[in-house]
Amino acid sequence: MSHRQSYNLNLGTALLTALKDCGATEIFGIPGDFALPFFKIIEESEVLPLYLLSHEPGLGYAADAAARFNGKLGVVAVTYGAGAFNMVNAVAMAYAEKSPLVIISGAPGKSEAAGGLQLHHQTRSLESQLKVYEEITCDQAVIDNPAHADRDIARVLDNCLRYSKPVYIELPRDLVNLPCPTIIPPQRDPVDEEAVTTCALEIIERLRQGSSPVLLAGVEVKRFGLEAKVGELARKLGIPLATSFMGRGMFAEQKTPLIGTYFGVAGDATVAHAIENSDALLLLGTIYSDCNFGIAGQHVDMRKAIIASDREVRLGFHVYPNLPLSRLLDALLDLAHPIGDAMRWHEPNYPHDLAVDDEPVTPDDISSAINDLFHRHGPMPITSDVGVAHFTVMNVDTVPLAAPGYYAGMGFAVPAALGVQAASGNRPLALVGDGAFQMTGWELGNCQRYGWDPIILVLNNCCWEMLRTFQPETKYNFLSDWHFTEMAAPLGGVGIRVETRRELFEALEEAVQDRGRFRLIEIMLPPAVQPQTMTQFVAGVKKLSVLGKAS
Ligand code: TPW
Repeated sequence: MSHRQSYNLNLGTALLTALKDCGATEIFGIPGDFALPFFKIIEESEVLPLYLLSHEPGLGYAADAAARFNGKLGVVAVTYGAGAFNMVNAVAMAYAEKSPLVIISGAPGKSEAAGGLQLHHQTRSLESQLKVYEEITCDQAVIDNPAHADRDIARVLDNCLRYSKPVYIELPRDLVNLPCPTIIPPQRDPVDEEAVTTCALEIIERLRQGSSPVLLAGVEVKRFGLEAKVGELARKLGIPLATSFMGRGMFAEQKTPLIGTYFGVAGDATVAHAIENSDALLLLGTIYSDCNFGIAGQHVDMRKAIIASDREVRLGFHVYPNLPLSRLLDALLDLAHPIGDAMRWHEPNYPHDLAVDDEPVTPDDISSAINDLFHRHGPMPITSDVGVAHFTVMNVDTVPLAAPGYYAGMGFAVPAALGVQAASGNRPLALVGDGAFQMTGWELGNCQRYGWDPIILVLNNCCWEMLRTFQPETKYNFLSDWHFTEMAAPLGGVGIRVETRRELFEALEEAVQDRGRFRLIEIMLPPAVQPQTMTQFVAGVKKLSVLGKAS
């Protein structure tokens, strides 16, 4: 308890220090009057760098992507009401896709809140914002007394990391400068070591007895920084390894028996066959959802699978509770011995060798052009949006990737690219449809302030193509031509519109040589041209859903 006597810092600085101690490397923010005192502390304390964007949805996506890429906390600071409510969708996506975001919202001062007057930015009640955030975060701390704030903040940060889900902290503006005890994150909860070993023994035995064991790695593996361990496990066991749709991009940097990405009816047939016919399928940290399983959940017999996610393990009709994935992997690695000879497996051949000619560009040409580019100049991290962009990325060689594969919220790729560059220093490549670009493309204007230079591929089909595919008989999915290229220069970047494969090749080559400002390549695609995987995916959804029955 002695640490509680130490009041060296004010509440704002103590919080920033705790965030840094928990692995945060920057804050994304948009201030407002309820947040100004905290923003002043952020700037003056210099504990973490502050990056300002233009619109809260972009802010949430940037911090989410920063967290996803580096397997650490993403932090956003916003003002009360207008700011925090404006970010709800981005936080909902982070919750659904298990991204560890810390949302810090300014709030009316304690004294103002007690005054009885309605305050600006207030909606139904002063608690409304908390109630909304309770639905999309795994823990919340409303600070009302700096003397006790250390314990509340320590608890929410611990839960953020433990569950890899967003948490919410509300900071009344008149408290941030008051002294606060040093924040010490609590000790990890104890795990029953005997249960961990028994569980691992049982899993190894089931894998050994199976005639076609397979590992399927999902997003928790990335979130908890376990890629290296899962890769090592697959190598030691000699068992083929696939990623889920959401997990795509993992294992880019190590040699593993990776067979590709499982995407059910829409994905590679060899991978689908391996997963759906396995009699010993080990799912590691996978989100079991319709999109993530390529609308083929029914083809995977979950009753026979071994499922390790959400801090528990299910197999053979019983459950091991309170078993974090990292502990399970340590135990599995201790026991692992060769079962198969999976190193003979390899990934599907993704398209390469773009024909550099004057034919119009197709989505497959875009995949080829990117693969060739990476081959010539080295890989880049990718952020992707929904629609044709995402399905195009599925044909790009495995490189680190962040994409909203489950929640499928539009507008992610551009701000996510900024978040990736801020957090990692690496130059990212973003793929985004014109519909999604209309939502958050303006955030590119912030690149000049921080020297970010992402390469943005806008797949402009003047259409909400994904929706048109669902409902081809309607007209409202066609969009007008916004000539995005022309907005690049005033925003501090360079824009080029391309229509042919030669133009695409040249624009990419030029972009990669030009550093220090963003490059926007607007690729004109005719409507109704889409990757085969997208056609298959939509057909699968239509078969299962009311959309299919109606048409
Ligand atoms: C925040 C619903 C899913 S796909 C889509 C919409 C409107 C059209 C996407 O058009 P875009 O890409 O970006 O031009 P493409 O390849 O299909 O042409 N609002 C949000 N998220 C979603 N998912 C929707 C609406 C939707």
